[in-house]
Amino acid sequence: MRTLLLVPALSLAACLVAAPAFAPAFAKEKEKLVVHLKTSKGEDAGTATFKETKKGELSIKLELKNLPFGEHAVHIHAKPVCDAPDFKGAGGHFNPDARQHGTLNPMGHHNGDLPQNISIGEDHAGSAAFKVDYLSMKEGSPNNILANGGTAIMVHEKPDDMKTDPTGNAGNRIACGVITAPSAQ
Ligand SMILES: [Cu+2]
Ligand SMILES: [Zn+2]
Repeated sequence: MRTLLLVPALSLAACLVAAPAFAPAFAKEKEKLVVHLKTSKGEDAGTATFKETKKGELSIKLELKNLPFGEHAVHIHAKPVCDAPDFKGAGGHFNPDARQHGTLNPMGHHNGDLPQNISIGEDHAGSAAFKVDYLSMKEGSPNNILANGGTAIMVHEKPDDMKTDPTGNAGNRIACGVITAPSAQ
């Protein structure tokens, strides 16, 4: 299931609870993973919060800032590397199923492709939320974004056309956050 939802303003709260969430008292809660993104200039670009839902989907909530006005592609890239300014070290899109790029591509899509672009406002901030059934944080699953040292979440200068292999014609990489297991941080 791929749905787009509006995000409540809880990113600050999510940051504050990230560490205690792994304490024994919270052990039965589904754990949130908060990833901090930076722009190619090293500015704070906000957060991406990952959480597994009871239905076994991965919820991804973006609260981004310090980005240019307009529509921007967001992907999960294959390597846990954010090497500013071009972020090339993150490699291509996370693609354990060896597909082509884009939800509108008949040969697609990569596991790292998200269902929608994010819209950044004139205040240089924007939010988006997705739930996808083709990514997880489950140990042993091929679509686990934490496996093999992790992955990276990437924002691009342009929107994704959802069909051009392998990049979605989304242009330069402008913000990045490393996605790693809490024990590896
Ligand atoms: Cu990308
Ligand atoms: Zn892709």
